[in-house]
Amino acid sequence: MRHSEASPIFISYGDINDISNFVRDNKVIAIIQFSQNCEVDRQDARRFTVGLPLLESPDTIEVWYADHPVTAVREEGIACAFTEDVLFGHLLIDEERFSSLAQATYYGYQRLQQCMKRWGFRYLMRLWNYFPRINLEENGLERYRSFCLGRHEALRGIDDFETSLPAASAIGTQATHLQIYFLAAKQRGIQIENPRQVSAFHYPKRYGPKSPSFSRAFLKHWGHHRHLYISGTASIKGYVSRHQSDLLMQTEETLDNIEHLITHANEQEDLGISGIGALSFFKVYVRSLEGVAEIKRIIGSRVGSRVPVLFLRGDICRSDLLVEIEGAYIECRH
Ligand code: 3EB
Repeated sequence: MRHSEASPIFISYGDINDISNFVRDNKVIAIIQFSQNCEVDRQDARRFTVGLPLLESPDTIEVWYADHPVTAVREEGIACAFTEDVLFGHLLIDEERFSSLAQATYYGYQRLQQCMKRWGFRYLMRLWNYFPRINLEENGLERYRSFCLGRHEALRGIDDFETSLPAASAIGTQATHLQIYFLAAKQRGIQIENPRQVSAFHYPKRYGPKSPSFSRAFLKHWGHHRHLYISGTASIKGYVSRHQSDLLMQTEETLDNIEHLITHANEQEDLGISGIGALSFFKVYVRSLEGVAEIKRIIGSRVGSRVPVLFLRGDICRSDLLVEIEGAYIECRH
């Protein structure tokens, strides 16, 4: 039972020029920069750079706060920052040390589960996966599918696999390493699926030998506060990609999916989220710079101007998809 009034974690956006203020604050649990290549900070386990460049406001940083002072440690290549309630982890993996992306991914997921166990956090809530050449074929398998193979192998041992899967994003970079960061909790949360989309873990075999191990969204109650972490969402209805090579229609379809998911989560869990305009942030991953102004307009008109939106250059895991959008509803009082 939590007695604290504040949310155990919440997100905000700042400017790189103010970074020293965030670094000094012992309630800051993660400081994320965005650039062409990924990077870790060897001195400060809360700091890292995601290997995806921002398309506008390039000085933006993402700052996650906790409600209590944070303990931050780096051990054997994994950085962990945590409080009593929540753990924020980050790792970079050099694929050269492994025979395949599947092996590297398997190692990374084993490593992060060890770290969770070590600090007493049993439940994954949300994962971000970023790696280069996502649509390239290697040893007869597309790299995204190889990633899914390794992840599945590492996660299939968790209790109630397929009913306690975390939310996730998996995006292609032009960076050097496999980069994974994640949020974990001590108490269980609730997996949410989207009736408009076949659950990714039930995708047919033609999308890869092992289906992707993630939920459409993950809901966590923290006392009175509710957090809904929404996975990367694309223009997929059922399990098929829609609107090939039509960026604008893909954007609309993706927002339809997210709206449908929120409506469903509201009904299933009595959340009362008023709509996509109530979310705490959006990240929009685009394969090409072409058409970004139009996507911005669509998102602006459907989401409103209250929600921070980050635009990042990244590849989507199916080569026919041009855009992917993630977000979260993070209730907090501070
Ligand atoms: C999809 O719905 C689009 O493999 O972790 C979105 C979010 C996607 C997460 C993942 C993949 C992943 O299938 C792709």
